[in-house]
Amino acid sequence: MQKFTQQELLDIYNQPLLELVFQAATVHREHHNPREVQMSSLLSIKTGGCSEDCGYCPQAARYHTDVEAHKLMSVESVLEQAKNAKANGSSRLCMGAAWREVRDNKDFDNVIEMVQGVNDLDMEVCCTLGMMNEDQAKRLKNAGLFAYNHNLDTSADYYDDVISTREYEDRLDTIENARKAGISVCSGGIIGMGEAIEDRIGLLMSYMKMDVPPESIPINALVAVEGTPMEDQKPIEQWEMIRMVATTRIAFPKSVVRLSAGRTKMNLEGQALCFMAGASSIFAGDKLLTTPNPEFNEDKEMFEILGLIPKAPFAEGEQPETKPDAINEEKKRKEAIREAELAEAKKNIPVDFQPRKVTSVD
Ligand code: SAM
Ligand code: DTB
Ligand code: SF4
Repeated sequence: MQKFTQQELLDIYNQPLLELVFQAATVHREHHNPREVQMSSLLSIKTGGCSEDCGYCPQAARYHTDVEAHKLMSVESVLEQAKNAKANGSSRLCMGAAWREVRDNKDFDNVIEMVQGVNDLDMEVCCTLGMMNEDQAKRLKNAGLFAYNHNLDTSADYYDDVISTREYEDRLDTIENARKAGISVCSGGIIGMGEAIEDRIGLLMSYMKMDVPPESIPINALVAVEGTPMEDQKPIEQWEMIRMVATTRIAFPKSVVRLSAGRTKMNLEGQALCFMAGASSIFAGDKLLTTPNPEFNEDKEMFEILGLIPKAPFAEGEQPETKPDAINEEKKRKEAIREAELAEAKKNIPVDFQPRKVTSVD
């Protein structure tokens, strides 16, 4: 892979727009089928109440937004939503949790079951659960996780203006842990947070420094949500989104560039130029995690007008096997023993047994 410098990428980003789109479209056609676009559905499996201070995020507990906090969804309802997403043409489900980090608890045990269940539906399973260690990554991989999303969000230089409760290095470590476990990496950023163009390129340079860049790079435009510190950020022009998508495509010819948050502010022509310039994935469905996204029917029409076709699952990598999870299996084994013991004990209760009445407790 060609390694670009910061200055080279800046020059690429700043060239006349149509030259940039043409250059990116040429690179795109060398490595991808330009008609194919992956449809990925997002599902917020645990919403709001997050301890972090990410300045863009409506789910941070410290900001007063309209987002209602919800505990982790049940495995059954997640699988129901996954089936709906599949029926609507999505080949990937990305499950997001408003967590700072993964903890080894019952909730994580349930997420493991969700991953197993969705993988068994033959969909690509992606999770975005915050920071995770290598053991947690291995457990997810074993359950059948295809990809892990963990964004660097912006350049290392601008990062401290956006988040203070965790470091850029922490994010790089989580990405490395996913990589070591053999999970495909999805990592990108947000534009329109008040950063300079140099920071947008700085984000790409962080990926350029990696031995293996992310397989998928989401480019989000800030969704400025009332109540967050970024509520008054001026929306970016769609030309900026096109420039960022095109530059990412040229910098990382083989990665999937994902046109992510911010599509409700773009028109069909703007999105068309993004696909022309190398975007080959979108989030589908009328909701991102907590904010609106174009309606399913609108996207269907867009695909028809532009002659795009939804990408089949596992076009970029083999489907992982769903393997039994040692921790959950042990839990089930202990539960089965307990239930058998209870049934046995019930058998030994005499038929005329009356529980003793407790009349007063002093
Ligand atoms: N809590 C986990 C974490 O931070 O890694 C996972 C969920 S978090 C919401 C996933 C990503 O969504 C963030 O890294 C950020 O890039 C993106 N995001 C969140 N709020 C956004 C907003 N208002 N506009 C655009 N992107 C946003
Ligand atoms: C990504 O880069 N963008 C998605 C996904 N990865 C998890 C999330 C966008 C969230 C936008 C704000 C919201 O809906 O809460
Ligand atoms: Fe929490 Fe993730 Fe939102 Fe940051 S981006 S506040 S970690 S949910």
